[in-house]
Amino acid sequence: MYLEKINCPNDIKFLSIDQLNILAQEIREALFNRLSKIGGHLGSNLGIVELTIALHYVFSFPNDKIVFDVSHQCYTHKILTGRKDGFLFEEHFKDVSGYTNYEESIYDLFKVGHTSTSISLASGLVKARDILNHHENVIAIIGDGSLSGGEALEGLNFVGSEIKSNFIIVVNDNEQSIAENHGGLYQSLKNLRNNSSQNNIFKAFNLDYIYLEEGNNLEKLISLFKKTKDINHPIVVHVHTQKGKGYQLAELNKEKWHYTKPFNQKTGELINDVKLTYPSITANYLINKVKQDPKIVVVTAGVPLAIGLDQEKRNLLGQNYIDVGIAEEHAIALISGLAKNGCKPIFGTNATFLQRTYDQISQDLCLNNSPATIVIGNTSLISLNDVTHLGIFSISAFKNIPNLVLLAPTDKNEYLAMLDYSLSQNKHPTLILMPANKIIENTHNNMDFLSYEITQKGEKVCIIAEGNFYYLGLEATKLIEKELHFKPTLINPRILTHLDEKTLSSLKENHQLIITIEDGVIDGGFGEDIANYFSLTNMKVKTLGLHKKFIDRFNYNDILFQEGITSSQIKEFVKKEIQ
Ligand SMILES: Cc1ncc(C[n+]2csc(CCOP(=O)(O)OP(=O)(O)O)c2C)c(N)n1
Repeated sequence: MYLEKINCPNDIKFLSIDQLNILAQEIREALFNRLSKIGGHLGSNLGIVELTIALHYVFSFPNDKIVFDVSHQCYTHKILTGRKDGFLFEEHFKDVSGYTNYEESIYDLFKVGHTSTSISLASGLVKARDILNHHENVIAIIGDGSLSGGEALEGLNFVGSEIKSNFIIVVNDNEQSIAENHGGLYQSLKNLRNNSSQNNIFKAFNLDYIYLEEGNNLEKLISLFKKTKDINHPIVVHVHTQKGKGYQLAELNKEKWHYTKPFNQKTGELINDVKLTYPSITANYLINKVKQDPKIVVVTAGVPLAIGLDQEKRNLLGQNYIDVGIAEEHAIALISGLAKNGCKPIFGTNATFLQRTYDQISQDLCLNNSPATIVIGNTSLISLNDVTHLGIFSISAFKNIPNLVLLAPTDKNEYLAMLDYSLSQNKHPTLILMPANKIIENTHNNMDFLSYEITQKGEKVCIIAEGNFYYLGLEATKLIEKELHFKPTLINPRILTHLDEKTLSSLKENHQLIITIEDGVIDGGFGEDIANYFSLTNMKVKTLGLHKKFIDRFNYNDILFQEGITSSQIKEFVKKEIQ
């Protein structure tokens, strides 16, 4: 076994092509070993094994510098740079994250998890190198899908005129984003693959260009990179690879195997397949809705599964479905235009990917008060826990944009009613936080989302707990009743952008303490608004939520405890405060 002896990239430089090919197979087995047990980006990593080996064979990292776009495809790079144990031994799986991480290795320069950033990040490395008179090679490696993001195109545009020195942009073209690609760019890439393009998009950016059809052929990759090493100007190295290479199921169904949960390698079956999820509920809801109202248009930006739209469901939506490619900023302006011209658009993505659209939400959507709907998943502390994919900043990021109505449902019924509400009104843009809890169906006093719902009337203490954390409030309320022998009030606020002053004011009568609980960072969150509201009164307000920090691969219960949001901590706090 060659892999056993690889502790740093230098260790592969003495292997023959035949030996490197065996190493590639060993790396694929290591990928299966980890991913079948804990999941990860399978297809993307299987496709790039040879390309990564060739880069490490030819270049000298960390002196030369490499930036992986998204960096979800960096597993072979990790294996070759001293982190193979994270793929070989279960007890070491947690030592490595699923993305590049400068805290993990000197071979990783950035923490990255969002698309389309590599060319810009690496441009900075190039400019610094030139200003400081260093001489290393700088490489950005970006997939075809990620090229559709505005930042990538801005980067190419910059490089085409502002960089006149060594910069190697490797376009890893496996003809697939997560789902199929969208955009005119992909016809151009196809033409280039077919060697028939008069209009080379990269040359249009004033960049040098070279193409390799056999992107999984180690010998050809090595000779290609030997040619480009130390080049004295920017060049795009376009390489055609096979996504899912070496696993037939993944080669045939690229979308399903882009990312996988733990699975059985022989059969391809997922070990814990959950069929009914909030994204799938969303997809079914939208399919029905579009049948009833042809004005509804469903928009995604390269992550259709965020709202449960697999290929079959996308087809059912017909012309009422638009995928813009990985172009979230464009999606927001597009839904504003759709709404202005008579449609009822709804854009769905993951919370973390909405962050880059702050300006479009503010200017293109809210300033124009276009009645479009945005629904975001994975907004919660319960959701994705890699530092690059946190959704816990959503409330404070978007809550303060004028005209926006931000709704936080606590269960399935409320969620669907909020979608109904938003799609039926034409007064304001709405952002809905998709629930992340188990699927629960509660009954509600009313569905007037512009006011708070008092779910339990009590005295002395009022807990206002939003969204997924409503249930923490409920638990705490029960414990207080049981152990402190009085009944607190419990409120599900539902709307986080506006205060229900009537309800808040009524609390002054027989309450002395308000506790807000939010599933997000406290700074700039909805709890602060409530504290402000009571600031000139005798009411005490305690805001509970998360501290403003980048947290990485955490345990949910540990964070709740650290932040004092467990029911027993809340009960103890109440005991102390109301004595
Ligand atoms: C801003 C942003 N939007 C969406 C995503 C989700 N996402 C991760 S990888 C990916 C597809 C990338 O496709 P490509 O660049 O072709 O890489 P491949 O996996 O095919 O190698 C998407 C949409 C993201 N990480 N960041």
